[in-house]
Amino acid sequence: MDQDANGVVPKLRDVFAGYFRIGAAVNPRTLVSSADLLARHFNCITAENEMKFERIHPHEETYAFEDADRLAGFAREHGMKMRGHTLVWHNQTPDWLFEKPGGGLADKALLYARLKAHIDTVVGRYKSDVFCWDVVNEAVADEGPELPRESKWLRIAGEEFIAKAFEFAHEADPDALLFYNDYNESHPAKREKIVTLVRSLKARGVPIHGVGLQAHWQLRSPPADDIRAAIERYASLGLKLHITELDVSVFEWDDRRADLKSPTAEMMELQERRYEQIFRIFREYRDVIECVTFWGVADDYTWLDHFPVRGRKNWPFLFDERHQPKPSFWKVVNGAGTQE
Ligand code: HAH
Repeated sequence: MDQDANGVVPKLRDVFAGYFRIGAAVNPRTLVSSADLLARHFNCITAENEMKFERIHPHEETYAFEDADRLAGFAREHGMKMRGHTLVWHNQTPDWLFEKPGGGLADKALLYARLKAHIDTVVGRYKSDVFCWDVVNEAVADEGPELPRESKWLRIAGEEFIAKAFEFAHEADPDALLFYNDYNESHPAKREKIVTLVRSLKARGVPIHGVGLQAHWQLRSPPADDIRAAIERYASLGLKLHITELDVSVFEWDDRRADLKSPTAEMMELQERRYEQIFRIFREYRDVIECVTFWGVADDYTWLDHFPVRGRKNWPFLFDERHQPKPSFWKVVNGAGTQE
């Protein structure tokens, strides 16, 4: 189907009402430029950058809430839920957090005192807007046998900083659902490290309620079987799953080609089939997947326009640069209409 009997494009949030929430990452620009798409199709938002440490707490004595407040206000106005992203990360975190007065690395006690103040303030402020937090983002190493990623957090506090962050978040808002969030989550070796980490947190009684699968995927990788296996493994921990940052890059990770002004027909065809496959899997696991969030709204803006190849455009979403539904959109919508 191309439109319903009244010539209307179905709303993603209605199509998936019996399955999971449909979310989008937003920023102050896309909140305006994509306001119509957001209000129509989505029932959850995440701040792409505006709640990250460096943005919301740039100096020890300074919090900057204006942008995050605006996003939270939009969610409230449109009756949407909001995911909080993110409290502890090795990127987009200001240097002052890790430094002691007079210079040099802060000690563990100072780092924890600052983290506690940050979490109390930020989580406390958005208590009535944010229903879940990505408490720790990307703390697991991609390659090699080492579990934790090298970072200032690890250097100063050891692996314990992960549990501490969850404890502080739980104290600040006992009702918030708390997530561990990571990318390359479907890669078997990294998946097992994430499972080991999360299982040990649970076993120690750390308040963790879910695993966030970022799902920054490509046309061919990761393979569907790896996605399925990852969902099964994380679900077996007895936690909720959120797909937190979904996009389907038209370039494989190591493809550096940068000459395209528009996607090729082959790319769009592969993307259509890929989205069909991905959402078939999500629907199959609707009992454990509570929320599917795209890391953007439409192809006119995506973080992938700059990453990992500078200045190269990408077209990873269900809506095109003119905010029209792509063939991928119809595959996702029509797939949900079939009997299962
Ligand atoms: C994500 N990292 C982050 O969680 C999100 O906050 C950011 O806006 C975009 C992507 C994904 C990632 C990375 O940080 C490093 C290498 C690959 C992917």
